[in-house]
Amino acid sequence: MKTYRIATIPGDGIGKEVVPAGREVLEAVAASSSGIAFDFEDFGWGGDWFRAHGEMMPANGLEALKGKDAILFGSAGDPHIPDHITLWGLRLKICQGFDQYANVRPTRILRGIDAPLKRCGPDDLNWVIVRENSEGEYSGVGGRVHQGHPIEAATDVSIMTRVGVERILRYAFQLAQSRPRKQLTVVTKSNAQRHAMVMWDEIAAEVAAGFPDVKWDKELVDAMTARMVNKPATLDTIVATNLHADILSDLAAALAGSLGIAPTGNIDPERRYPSMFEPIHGSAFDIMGQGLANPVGTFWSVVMLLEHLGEHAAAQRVMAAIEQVTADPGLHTRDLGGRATTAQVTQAVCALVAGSAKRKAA
Ligand code: NAD
Ligand code: K
Ligand code: MN
Repeated sequence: MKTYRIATIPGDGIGKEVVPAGREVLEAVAASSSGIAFDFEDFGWGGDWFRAHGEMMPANGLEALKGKDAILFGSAGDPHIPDHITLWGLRLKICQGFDQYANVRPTRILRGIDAPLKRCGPDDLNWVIVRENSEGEYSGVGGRVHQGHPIEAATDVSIMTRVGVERILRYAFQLAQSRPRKQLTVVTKSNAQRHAMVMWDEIAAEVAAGFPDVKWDKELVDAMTARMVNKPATLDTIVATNLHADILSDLAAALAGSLGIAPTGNIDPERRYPSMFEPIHGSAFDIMGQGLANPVGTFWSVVMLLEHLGEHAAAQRVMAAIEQVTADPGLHTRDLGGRATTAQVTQAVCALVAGSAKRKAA
């Protein structure tokens, strides 16, 4: 019996609804597998913690997470606290503190989901976006002077390092190599950003030399948005900077049907620290506390978490359960045009996870 130590950090808004739902699915996995157990620890960090303690998480919070095998995260973002405080005080503190430099975002159209593109079926859109997650535009370096005066000025400096760029490109080439199509698109803006982005292109060519079996091409980020809409089937694995991939992956999520479905992993490929899995959506202030949140993005994140732990059979079982549920319009939440609640979708997925284990055993 393997017992995995899992930290759950619901955070704010609908994070408090979808993370407990994700934990229920993991509990269903454990209850129906002979070899897997989970030891959960829940951390009440986020906006409420900020109101009580003046910070989003304790100063020694990373210490408490260090020994975990993985983290399941919800969202950081509170209607009454500025977004840059909630983001930098919690999610980015963990991503950067644990050097989770690869943010991985699979996108495909799940069974039963009505995606917005015409003539685009599940076979035409099957991507993984790899986002640089440790530096670049979100390095946090910059400043603001003469605030409120006519001569006010502000900078957000984008720092790209050779080590940082090379390691994310290497990760992306490796991932592309592991997928059936062995295809990678490197996204930059090297016509306008003539320093760091030109370096990306150069390093991409260097790294590519080590992966002769991977077909790769380059695309400028603006052209990339059009290609994602007009020629989705020409793409497979995609790698881009922190900011560019942040934007492209929300577009990808929308093209696959809903922001509420999309998962992500903040991965430390070297496994020095725990990796963190979360739905890509935020706190969704407009629907929080109403049981309307689609938990599928969190469940797919649970699938990624299980894969990261090496529990591939369990991951497959959860993914099959998710697609059986999305195939049923009666189990669609409001973002998908349905009327099901978070709890109903959760119950259905958990029942299928438990049922598939029973069928397998019988
Ligand atoms: P959002 O993702 O919270 O919501 C955007 C829209 O999508 C809303 O209409 C929302 O109702 C809908 N939506 C999102 N997830 C859904 C789900 N699971 N089911 C159904 N509908 C869903 O983005 P936003 O409104 O830009 O941000 C709200 C807050 O969340 C902000 O404070 C922002 O900083 C934060 N945020 C945090 C993260 C994170 O923690 N990783 C990511 C994005 C935004
Ligand atoms: K999130
Ligand atoms: Mn984002």
